[in-house]
Amino acid sequence: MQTKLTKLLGIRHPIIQGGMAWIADASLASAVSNAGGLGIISAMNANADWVREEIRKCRTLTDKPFGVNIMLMSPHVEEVAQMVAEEKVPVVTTGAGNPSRFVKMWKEAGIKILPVVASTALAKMVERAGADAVIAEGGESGGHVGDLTTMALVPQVVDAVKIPVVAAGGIGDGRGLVAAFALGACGVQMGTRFLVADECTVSAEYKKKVLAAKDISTMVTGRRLGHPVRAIKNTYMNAYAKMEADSNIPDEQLEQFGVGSLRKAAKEGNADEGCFLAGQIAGMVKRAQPAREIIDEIMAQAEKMMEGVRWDV
Ligand code: TUI
Repeated sequence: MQTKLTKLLGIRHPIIQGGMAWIADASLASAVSNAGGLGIISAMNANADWVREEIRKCRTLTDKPFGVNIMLMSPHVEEVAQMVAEEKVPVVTTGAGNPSRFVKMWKEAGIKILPVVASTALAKMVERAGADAVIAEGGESGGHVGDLTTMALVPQVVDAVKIPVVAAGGIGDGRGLVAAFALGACGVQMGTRFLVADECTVSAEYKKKVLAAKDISTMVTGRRLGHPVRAIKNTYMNAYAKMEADSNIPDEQLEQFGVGSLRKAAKEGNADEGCFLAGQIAGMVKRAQPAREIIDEIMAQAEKMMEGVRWDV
């Protein structure tokens, strides 16, 4: 199935793996790329040396294109942005901000740039700055979320820009991929479905929580500090929500409560103190599988649904 996205990136299937902080490493990224999607290494809050190491590891595990996700609120964003240009990684995706100031440097390094956006305004801004495509992510996604749903956001971004649009948020199977095409996107980005990939090195407790999740198992907290995040409901999330609603608790204390919670979930598998970021499709994730099986299953379902259908995506 060739689309503008597969042609732009030189990949077999129009599926990008989300850049999940503390989770998306060389193991998962290389597995997704070897399966014909675009694997992504998350730079999260790590320094340039750590990310460079993962990039080099990934290169030993796959000869296919892969990418690095740069979280723009990272304290190390400047050095990581510079390093990916030096390493000439094939693709960069960005999140949680406006990457326009780095676009010229990345383009000069031959990098394909796909910023994640949650509004048409940012989509237009990054197009003007020179982005190759945008990933329009609705609030059904896990992690840092915008206000709009995927259903409302994607077609409006498609109308607002000329560059290709990838849909993200709430997509977990072949039906979601076909729905994304119907909205005018040329591919999808998925994170949550890949959490249970065999090659995903996240804690066993994290996988267990995703597999046990149902449709209403996630919630959003963090709006008070301006960084809303979606995660699986647990002791930590309920406690955060309570503190957030309590005006006697200062912002600093709330911020302090969040420190380390992603690592506790992803690395330590701390069921009660960890923040288990996941999207609303967690309830659709039924079993652990190799990344290749996940991608093949999604493509087979989508291709069956699209038999006889010809969309210019
Ligand atoms: O970035 C994500 N998902 C993430 S980042 C992350 S790490 C984190 N941890 C705690 C607090 C905050 C972040 C975990 N998950 N997705 C892409 C995304 N970007 N969603 C929404 C946005 C976004 C929101 C506002 C992009 C830009 C923006 O404002 C742009 C501006 O003008 O600055």
